[in-house]
Amino acid sequence: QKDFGIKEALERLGVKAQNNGTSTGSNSEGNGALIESYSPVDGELIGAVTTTTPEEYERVIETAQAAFKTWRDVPAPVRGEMVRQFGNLLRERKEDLGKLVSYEMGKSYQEGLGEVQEMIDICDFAVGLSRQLHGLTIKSERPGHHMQEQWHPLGVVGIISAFNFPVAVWSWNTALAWACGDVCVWKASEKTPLTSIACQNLIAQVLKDNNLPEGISCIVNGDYKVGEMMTKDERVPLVSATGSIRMGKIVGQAVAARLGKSILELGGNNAIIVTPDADLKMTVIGAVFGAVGTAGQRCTSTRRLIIHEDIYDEVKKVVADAYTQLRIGNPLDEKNHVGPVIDKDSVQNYLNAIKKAESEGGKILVEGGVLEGAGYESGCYVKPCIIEAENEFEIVQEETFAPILYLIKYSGDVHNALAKQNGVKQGLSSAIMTNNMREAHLFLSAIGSDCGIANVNIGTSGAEIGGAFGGEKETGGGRESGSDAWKAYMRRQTNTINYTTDIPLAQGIKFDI
Ligand code: UN1
Repeated sequence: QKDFGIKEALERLGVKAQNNGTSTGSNSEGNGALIESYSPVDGELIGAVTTTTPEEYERVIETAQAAFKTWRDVPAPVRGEMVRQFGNLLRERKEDLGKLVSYEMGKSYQEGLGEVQEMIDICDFAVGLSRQLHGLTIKSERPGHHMQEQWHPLGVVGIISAFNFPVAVWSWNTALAWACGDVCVWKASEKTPLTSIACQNLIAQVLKDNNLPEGISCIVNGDYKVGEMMTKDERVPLVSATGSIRMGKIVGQAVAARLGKSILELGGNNAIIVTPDADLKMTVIGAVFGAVGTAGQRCTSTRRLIIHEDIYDEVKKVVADAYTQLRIGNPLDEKNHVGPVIDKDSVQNYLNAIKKAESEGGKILVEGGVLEGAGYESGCYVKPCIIEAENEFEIVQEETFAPILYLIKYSGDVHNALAKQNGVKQGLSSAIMTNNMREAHLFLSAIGSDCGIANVNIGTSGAEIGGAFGGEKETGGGRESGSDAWKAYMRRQTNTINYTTDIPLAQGIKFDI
């Protein structure tokens, strides 16, 4: 079988057969039990990392805290320079890291490259941001007084990321946090630990080249117990967690119990509304990429198509036809569109969801199933499937992280479609396909989509880094990446400065002594 240059890529990224999963930069340790990482692409063992022990965790946090004392006082544009160098190193290593992402996680090589591109882009964004950490000036009610607000670094930022975007989500957090003067401790998904080793090796090189302190970037590895050390730790003022709603509820509550801050970016149940005025060619591309890209394992993946009854049969036909063109196979082979899902548990969840949908009355339009035979030895390759369903089905209300697309019919006007689209607990991404201006604007209005992301004439996935990324309701309410998401990584300070020799009180209060 072709190796697609994986061995060389791993070597250049410094990923070995066994790696220390705990590191504060160039210093790394590893006495904990091993997590082995098997590729869903071919089922082969790629390598192993040690899990972080409580003692190792202590050393990481202490080193991170010490680094913060220096880093917070480095001028922000100088911090930006470090991020700029990291972005440049990512440019040099884009193919290698993209390949590792594809091989360890299973997304297509093109999408692996796209993910590294998101890292490069957020670095560029953060470099600019490092000169724009602006506060306001505010008019004082008192004579001879100035008021202003400042944004100061927060401290140690804990990052918990998921397997599906194993490197980009880390960088959305770190690039901003570093520019903001914070230091980061990253717990990667235990399903993709090797990507964390590769990223840490890259940033360690930049820190070393710049003589910057150990601890600005740290990694810990392991299961939920390692995450728990961080969520319960009051030395970690902010925890940014991306993953399932179940995980987010645990993390959010643990951090809130100590009145820490959290950024939660959790599950989606994203729909595209297809109105009678939709451009069908665009609809098909948006919907099919949204549903089968990353094998349906993006939090922004399209799970539901809500189609007007007048065009239902036509849309159903063109989408089903497009599915016959999909090539499923090794994601490193660029002729394939769809790679494997992450592991066999995920295959089981996919099969269970299809069964449940059928038992609730769903009608299979494009059949699913697990692929077997040459090239599919890992047992993780599944067929993207389409099921005609009702929005109220229990299974349709859930996020199944797999390539299953539900077709749902609506009648009447777009308000009926909106009621269905908003009629789920999650609120991440949404889209409408229409050339009708009224429908489009209604969709974006206060009575329209209730999601954090609402698109017109593009699909639900593939958000750009320049916008704030996240959603409402059970999606957790956090925002990462662009716009003013950086503010969550800093503490706001309001300053009032008196430049007179009087000391008048606010609200006109008289207090003579
Ligand atoms: C995720 O699935 O957690 O918008 C992130 C997108 C990507 C990021 C997805 N830019 O689909």
